[in-house]
Amino acid sequence: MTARGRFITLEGGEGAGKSTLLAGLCAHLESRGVDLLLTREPGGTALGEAVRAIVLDPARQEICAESELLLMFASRAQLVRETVAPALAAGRWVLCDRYVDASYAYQGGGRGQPLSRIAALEEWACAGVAADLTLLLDLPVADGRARAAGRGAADRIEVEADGFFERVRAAYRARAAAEPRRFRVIDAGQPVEAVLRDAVAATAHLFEERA
Ligand code: Z5A
Repeated sequence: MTARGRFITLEGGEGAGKSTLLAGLCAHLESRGVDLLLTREPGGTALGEAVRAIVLDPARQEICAESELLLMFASRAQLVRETVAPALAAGRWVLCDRYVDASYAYQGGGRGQPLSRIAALEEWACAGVAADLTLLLDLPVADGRARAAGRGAADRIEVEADGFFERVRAAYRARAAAEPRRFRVIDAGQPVEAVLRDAVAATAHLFEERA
């Protein structure tokens, strides 16, 4: 029987450096012989990418907090069934740029949606597919926003005020504190090479458990 693969998720606030870390982390895992699937949320499937285009569209001002939450989970339910669960079952490792913790942080912390409701959606939509390791890139909000400022037009969520992103950060940190075995909090204010070094170190136990 093929051993189940490993599921690693990357989380963090705006401009924390997830995209920057992804390339180096992928290269490291593949250099160790991992058959890796890289994906993202919202998105990762044809349906999910369509949802992403809607939910991040700054012109879509009509989207209410409840719809936003459900759209994130619609994308997630599809990704789990179409991509993540089959890959893990085939022994592949999955590296996902955001997963369910983002809904607790953004829709729960940021938008104030009840955590119990998010937990009920998680149980239904994720069908027991949970991350083995979650890397949280932690950075003061002002620093992340300064990094992101140089990019193109902000999406529908990026236009929120600093207070929103402070609540997002607090919610992420609270989840990491509550689940220290799954989370590794990485100081995202370090140079890129140090962030990658910490991320690589955080994945080491996944290889030991596999051996
Ligand atoms: N969202 C949600 O609300 N609920 C959910 O359930 C899910 C998502 C799943 C899309 O996410 C949005 O969806 C996101 C949350 C919401 N909205 N917001 N805001 P995304 O992950 O696709 O997009 P993002 O959060 O906006 O990511 P980002 O801003 O692109 O950040 P990043 O990928 O972490 O950063 P980066 O592009 O790697 O780096 C940003 C800049 O900093 C860049 O110029 C780098 O060169 C620089 N950088 C990176 N690392 C460093 C270090 N270490 N030092 C100095 N400079 C650095």
